[in-house]
Amino acid sequence: MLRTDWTLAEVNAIYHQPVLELVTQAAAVHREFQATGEVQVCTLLSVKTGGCPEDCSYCPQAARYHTGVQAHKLLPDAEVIAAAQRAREAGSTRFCMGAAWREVRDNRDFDRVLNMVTEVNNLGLEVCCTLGMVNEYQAERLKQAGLYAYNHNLDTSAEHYSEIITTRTYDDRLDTLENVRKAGISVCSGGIIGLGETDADRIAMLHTLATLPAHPESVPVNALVPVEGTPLADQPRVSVWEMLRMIATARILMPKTMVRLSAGRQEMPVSEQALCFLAGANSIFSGEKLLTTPNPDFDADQQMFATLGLTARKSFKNVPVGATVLGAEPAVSC
Ligand code: SAM
Ligand code: DTB
Ligand code: SF4
Repeated sequence: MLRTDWTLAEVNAIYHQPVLELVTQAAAVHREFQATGEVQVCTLLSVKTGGCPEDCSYCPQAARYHTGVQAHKLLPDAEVIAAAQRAREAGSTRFCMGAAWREVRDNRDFDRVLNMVTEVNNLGLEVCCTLGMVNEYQAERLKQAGLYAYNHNLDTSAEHYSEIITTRTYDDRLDTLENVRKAGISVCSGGIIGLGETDADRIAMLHTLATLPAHPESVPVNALVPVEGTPLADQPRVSVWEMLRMIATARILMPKTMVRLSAGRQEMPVSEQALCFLAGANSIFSGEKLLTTPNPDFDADQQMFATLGLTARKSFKNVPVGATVLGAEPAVSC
């Protein structure tokens, strides 16, 4: 049974178990609710990079920090569609377009993003966008264009949020998630660890995600990629044990959700990533760049899949039976 009434005390108790006990429990939940051994391969593309007015202190794309990221305007549609085609040929089943925007504006750039969404959907990929805040009307337009999922991370706990970002509030973030949900778009929301937060903050963020009216279908767990020029450039790297606690707790709280081992893999040996898959992670981003920072290259991931006996998950497996999606594989309950 899926629960959205977890108490903070329950989440705290799950999270603070001895780490091997926690991973064992999460692995059992993973085996019950997911096709273990299947990992979804996704591709990210930054369609509009840098120059962002926000002050997210982790982010290399905020205009106010000097990070050396090469800013560019919205990419031409054809370039984005060609990148999606290459991603599909390389085995990705989800394509996520990111824009360094505070929020979506009703302008020609948004019209162009809507066209990109339609074209990528026509390729049979799960199309995802992360464009900042959206209102109900914009979410509805994205849905009509064929958007499958929208990524909007809570990033950290409500309590720690103002230490990291001051140019918008936690409630703004939650409002966008509500607008996305109302439009019938699949919700992708997670966070970053390594921002100087405490265990209590990590637990509170997981509690917030797991007690939304419905669990997000997708929860990315990012380890901070410290970038020179950002206020968090000198943060120590997170350890595998911290990633495991986050992934395993997310898996136990939200059994049917895709838990994505997201930023931070570049620094993780295969043995550490293997533990994350055991603890319930079932997706990675593929390709040598995330949005602006390095990621393991395609060959390294192919090798990892071969070593661990992992297979790439098909697209649209989370679509309820009966729903029709262009290019979808038949829905399989898992
Ligand atoms: N501007 C939009 C927004 O903030 O929602 C979309 C793009 S933003 C870059 C997407 C997500 O990337 C952020 O919410 C954050 O969780 C993640 N991210 C950004 N910089 C990161 C970093 N240095 N390390 C790890 N994750 C990062
Ligand atoms: C998410 O949670 N992680 C991805 C995706 N959603 C958009 C982005 C990670 C970005 C890491 C920093 C960068 O490459 O700029
Ligand atoms: Fe802008 Fe998004 Fe980066 Fe924040 S995380 S600075 S909103 S691109």
